[in-house]
Amino acid sequence: MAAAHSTGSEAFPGIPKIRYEGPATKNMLAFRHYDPDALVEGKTMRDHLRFAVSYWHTFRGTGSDPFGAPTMIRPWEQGGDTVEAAIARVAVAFEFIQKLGVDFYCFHDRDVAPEGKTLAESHKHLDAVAAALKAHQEQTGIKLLWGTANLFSNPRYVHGAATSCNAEVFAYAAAQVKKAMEVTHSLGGAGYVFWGGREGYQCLWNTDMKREVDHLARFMHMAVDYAKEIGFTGQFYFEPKPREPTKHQYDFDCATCINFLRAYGLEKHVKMNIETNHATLAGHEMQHELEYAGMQGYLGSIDANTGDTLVGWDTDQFPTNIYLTTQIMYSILKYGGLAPGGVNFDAKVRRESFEPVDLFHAHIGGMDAFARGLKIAAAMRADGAIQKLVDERYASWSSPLGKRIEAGSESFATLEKEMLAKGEAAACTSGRQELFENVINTYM
Ligand code: XLS
Ligand code: NI
Ligand code: NI
Repeated sequence: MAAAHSTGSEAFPGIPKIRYEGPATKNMLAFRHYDPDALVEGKTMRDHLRFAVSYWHTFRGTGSDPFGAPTMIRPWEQGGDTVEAAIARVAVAFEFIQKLGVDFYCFHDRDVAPEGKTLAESHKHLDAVAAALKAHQEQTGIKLLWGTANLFSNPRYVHGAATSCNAEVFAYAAAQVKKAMEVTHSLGGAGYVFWGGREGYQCLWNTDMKREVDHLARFMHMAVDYAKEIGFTGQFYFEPKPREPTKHQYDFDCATCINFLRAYGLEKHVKMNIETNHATLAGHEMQHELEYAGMQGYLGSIDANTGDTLVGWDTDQFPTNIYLTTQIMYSILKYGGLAPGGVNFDAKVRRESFEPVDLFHAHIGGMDAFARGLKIAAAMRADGAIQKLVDERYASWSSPLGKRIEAGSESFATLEKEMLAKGEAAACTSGRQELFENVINTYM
């Protein structure tokens, strides 16, 4: 299996193309459950899951943390932050993604190309690397799930980007997003993500919240207009996160984001890209965020990872918990799937897992965990036992009274009359949580 790269030497020597070998295999560089062409509910696993590799963590992560220097052994970082090194790194990325058998990738503008001394130079760098990305996409068939702009690393974004107190920073961010949208469009990106890392505040005394949130809406309307102008029909996403790096971020959780979109007339243009670790930071389960977005028609894409509740920040670990992936896939199947979104591994190997092979182990584990979650969720749906228990719990809503209330043909006055005649409501039945949990464990 020839990997796509220009140097003639492999970046991941000795690592073969990762294949499905089934649950009994002893080979740890193989899939036990992710069988891309196997059908689940009449659709291939590949099409259900639409896996993507994150350029930032996987190819640019160094293992540095607030207490220490980089630890990762990454030959592809030796060339420094030059355009030449960035172009060489594209070959490394595509070799990895191809060996892994993943169909998509995601990037920020500044992951793939170094920032220049001026905006014009940054644009030029991005164009040069985008040409290499395009060539590798064509050569390998690997596609761009979504692009985005890094509006948080450079010190100019210290007060935010679209919500900065500095109008010229807003203008600069607009120019940066314009360019990132153009590049995403030219690479055939299926979507574009807005993650507002610094769109929030550290202190309310110095913050004009109304002005900042109004500006965010102004920014988004410009993005919608520009997409129309250039014919970009990919899906826009907001990626909710409640905090980190700021104390409070305006895209707190799905409910907050959806309220913002509706309040500012953006509701038709943006869906949610939901990340597990962000959900937990917001005090929600991932399942909550998926159900909330799904029921409102805003389920778009997911950033697959998991947090560590004992650590408490966005640890972005690879997901390996089958219970979690089952919950996720149950909701995704329920709301009709993710496409044009997908499952992007916004996850990084631990600082201590510093060898390139760890990147393979991490992704293989995450992909297998999702494949198992998909199979288990499909089995739960196939026999309908859980749905039946839920339906039983709400059986009273199928009574004539329940139906009339749901249809909107009752009022406070008519209901008062009904209850005055009855004197008391029918007795409640048990919620059976433990039974539900036991039934779910029979599928695990
Ligand atoms: C950070 C976010 C970020 C987005 C893309 O916490 O998850 O990586 O996914 O900007
Ligand atoms: Ni993310
Ligand atoms: Ni994150």
